Amino acid sequence: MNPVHILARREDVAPVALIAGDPGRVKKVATLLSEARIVNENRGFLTFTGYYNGSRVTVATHGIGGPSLAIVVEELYMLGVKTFVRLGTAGSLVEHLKVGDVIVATGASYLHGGTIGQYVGNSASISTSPEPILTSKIMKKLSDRGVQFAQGSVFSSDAFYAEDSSFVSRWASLGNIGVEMECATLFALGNMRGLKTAGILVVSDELTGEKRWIDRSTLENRVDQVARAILEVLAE
Ligand code: GMP
Repeated sequence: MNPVHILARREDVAPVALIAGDPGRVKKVATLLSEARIVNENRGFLTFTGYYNGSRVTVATHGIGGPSLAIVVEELYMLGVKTFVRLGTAGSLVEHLKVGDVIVATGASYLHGGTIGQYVGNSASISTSPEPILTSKIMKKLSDRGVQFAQGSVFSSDAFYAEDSSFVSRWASLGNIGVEMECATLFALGNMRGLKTAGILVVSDELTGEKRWIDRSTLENRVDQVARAILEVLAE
């Protein structure tokens, strides 16, 4: 089947991709590539392909939420992408994680149903773990670059505006350190389709205590540091 949202050709994309929800972030990350060119703008899924350390890499927008990410990952996979690293943001569900901290997702919880339910049936579960070797290579690269990170499971939510204090205590008590919206779908698709996946998240907001959001320049600096570590691994 041919993609109907990402209007690119197979030769336009690399086998490896850094993906992010926000097209603005994708545009910034693409400035780290040489010879970057836009290969899709349709539907706002801004996608670039260029070179990092001499290797071809694609940087793509996956939008917000599981349904949007699933479309983009399926279509990039149709075009030949086999490795996907999400560079995203997450809310902190635990006191010790503050805005600007980095989470390496070691798994993602989700509610039965939704996008994954439509793939596997609502009574079934599928493993929503990232690919461990890719994930550990990124952890090593972050450490080499002096970027500290926490490891743990995140909850992939479908309802940004339904995250009150009972939501926070429920999902934190079940072992999740952050909340975002796409890792579970990414990791499930990775396991279903035989793709390598990883999820690296900058904490953009704190849902415990006094609600705080990150300021733009702190976020941009962190994204830049994390993006370089991911691109180095993708370019290996
Ligand atoms: O603003 C929503 C987008 O940012 C989604 O793509 C999420 O992955 C991510 N995100 C960052 N912080 C939060 C949060 O506190 N809650 C949820 N649901 N998503 C978040």
